[in-house]
Amino acid sequence: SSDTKLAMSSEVDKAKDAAAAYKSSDADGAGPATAFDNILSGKWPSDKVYEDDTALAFRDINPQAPVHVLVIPKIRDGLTKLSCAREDQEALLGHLVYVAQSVGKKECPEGFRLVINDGEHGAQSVYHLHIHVLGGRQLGWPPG
Ligand code: TR5
Repeated sequence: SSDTKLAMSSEVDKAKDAAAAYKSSDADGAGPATAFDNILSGKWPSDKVYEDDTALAFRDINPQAPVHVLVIPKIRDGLTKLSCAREDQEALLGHLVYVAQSVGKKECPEGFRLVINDGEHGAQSVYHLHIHVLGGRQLGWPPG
């Protein structure tokens, strides 16, 4: 529908703006501060579903499915996006995927999807690595 197209273009617009801000931020790969810093510091509230020493999972503020949870590393450490991952972060990445499946299994017993948007073409809008856990309804394929 045209509503869907409008919603889609605004997500893409957000991603383009975020990519531009990311590219113009310091070239050390640190990236600009994000909304997730405020969630992690407790400055902004979030609907937390899981937390441990290195990972936090909370509900997406603009859910795209009945279950839409984001799993993030508590310390960004250069992980602005998945494609910035270093070899020494393999265990952390594995842990984040493990946490994501455990949230998915609990909240979506009939199945779920994990998504990681990377960069401008991936429609990433927040430059702090996050895994989307989506489910609670029949999802379509392919994505847009
Ligand atoms: O597009 P990508 O993959 O980067 O996903 C970013 C996600 O973060 C989107 O699905 C947003 O809806 C979500 N988001 C953005 C904010 C936010 C959030 N989820 C929960 N709480 C949030 N706060 C407080 N602020 C945001 N800017």
